[in-house]
Order: sequence, then C-alpha cells, then structure tokens
Amino acid sequence: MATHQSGAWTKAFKEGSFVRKQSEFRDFIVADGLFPTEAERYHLYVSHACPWAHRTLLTRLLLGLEDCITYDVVDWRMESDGSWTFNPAEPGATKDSLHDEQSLEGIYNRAFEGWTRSGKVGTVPVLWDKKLHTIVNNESREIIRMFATLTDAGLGNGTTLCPEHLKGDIDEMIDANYESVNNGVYKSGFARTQSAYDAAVNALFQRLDELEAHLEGRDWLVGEGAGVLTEADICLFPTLVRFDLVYVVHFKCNLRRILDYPNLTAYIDRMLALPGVRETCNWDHIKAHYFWSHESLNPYRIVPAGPAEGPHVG
Ligand SMILES: N[C@@H](CCC(=O)N[C@@H](CS)C(=O)NCC(=O)O)C(=O)O
Repeated sequence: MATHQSGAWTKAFKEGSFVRKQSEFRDFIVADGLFPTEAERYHLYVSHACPWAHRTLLTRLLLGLEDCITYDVVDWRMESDGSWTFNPAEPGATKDSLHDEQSLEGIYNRAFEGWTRSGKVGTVPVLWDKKLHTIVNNESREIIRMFATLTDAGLGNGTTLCPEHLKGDIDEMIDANYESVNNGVYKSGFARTQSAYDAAVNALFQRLDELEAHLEGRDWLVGEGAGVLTEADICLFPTLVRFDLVYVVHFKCNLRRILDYPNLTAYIDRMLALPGVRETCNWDHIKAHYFWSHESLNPYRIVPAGPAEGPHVG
C-alpha cells in the first residue's frame, strides 16, 4: 500500500563521516489521492527532542491544523539502537493514543510487516493515516510540505508557509542549510575522524556566518524586503534553537555560539515570539535526550549545567 523504500539500516559512515539514512515512507497527501485531504484523518508521532519532528509541530501550529492533526510524543530517551518508546509517566511525553503500542517500532511494524525483522529502526517524525492504518511519510521536509495541501483544501487558518511564487527560493534556502547546518551539527558530533569533523564544523560555521549576513535588515530568510515567514524558517529554527543548549558542547560545534551572532539571536527571538511557538520547545526533553541518548559521545550521561543564558532561560 504505502511506498516503502529501503535505506541504510543502522548509522552509516563514509570515510569517518556520518551519512544520514534515507527516509523510508514517502507517500503524499493529495486532494483526490490514496491519502486525501481529510480533516481528522492524520496523526503525528514526534519527539520533542528531535529537530526534524519539531518542524512538523511548528507547521501544524502555524497553519492552524491543531484540530485536524492529532499527535503523540515519545519519551526523550532514545535507546542506543536508535529506538523510541512511549512513556506516559514522563512529563511532556504521551502514550500511543491510537494503538497503545509500547514503542515506535510497533507503529512501524503495523505499517510494514517485518519491519523489525528487517533490522531497521524507525525515526520520528511519523505521519500516520488513521483510516488506512499505515504510515504516509516519515520525512519531515515532505510532511510539512504536504500540510500545505491540507490548507489548500480549506483546512486550518489559511496561512501559507510556501507561497507559489517563493517555492523555488524556499527550496533553495532549505537545501543550502540542510547538509551544512541541519545535518551538519550531527556530522560534526558523530564524526569518527578528525578530518571528517573539521570538514563538517567548518562548513557549518561558514554557513552560519552567511546566514548572519543574510539576515542583516531582514526578519525572515526568504521573500522581498524583510521577508515572510516560510518553510525555510521552519526548517532552520529547530536546529538553531538547540544549538547553544546542546550542540556547542555535545556535538563540539564550539567555534561560536548562536548568542555570538546578533542577527541569528534576534531571529530566534522573533520566532519564539510568534503565538504558541515557545510552547513547542520542550527544553527539558531536548537537553535530556542528547546527553542521555548518545552513549558513545557521553558514556556517563552527565548533563552539563549550562548555558546560563539563551532562549531556554526565561
Ligand atoms: N530525515 C528525517 C530524519 C529523522 C531523524 O533522523 N530523526 C531522529 C531523531 S532526531 C531519529 O528518530 N533517530 C532514530 C534513529 O536514527 O534510529 C526527517 O527529516 O524526518
């Protein structure tokens, strides 16, 4: 039923450099398609720690799709094999409200028989179809794009985060930030050779420098004048807002902090000032997740005390 693509199954490396696996479920919500534009049909599985999942919650909020799309939240602890569990006893986490599965693997197995046997591990976010009982898509960038299809069908508050005339610029900006920044922090942190780390961290800060310059006199990344809020901002913000809290220390992204960049700092504040956005940021889940979950990087699971300043304070 759903399109299922096979990808690398465990964390992959090429010459010491972390290579992110391809997302496996790549179907789309299409007005008259297999997954049609229907209210109350779709469900998200997210982690509040995960920057990719954060994109989907932000888009749901900003498009006013809260009544349309339900969601559940996994525990912030990711096991060393990359698996997630449901733990409603944990503040901010929920049970699987649809099937009462104990783990996200259960959800993937429901969508694709033999998932676990295949050795794969499921990622968040997941977009689930409550009618066909399967996964529509597990790639954040595509999930946020297909939410626009729901707004085109008259659902939500009518906001668009991807106006037709800016689509090319939005995609270009998302592409430019993906490998260097969004994935770049992981490539810095997971590098297994000095040269892989050097390449990743230099590309990351080069792009942050460019973004700092780009945001001079602008509010948002794309659009005329000061710009307009688009998917490009939704894709960048979750990485930036985790940067000083986690990536500087945990992933060794320490050439500079975001706080050292005035325009990027103002940009984060601007996003956090949008109604409801701050509530999508669960600082406790974010911090606890990274320092607990990557045992090879932090074997004693010590959580650093700082930083003392940043968007998570106040
Ligand atoms: N390309 C995916 C990436 C999703 C992803 O890697 N999520 C992480 C959490 S931040 C995950 O679930 N990792 C578990 C694993 O790799 O097994 C997307 O953008 O949706």
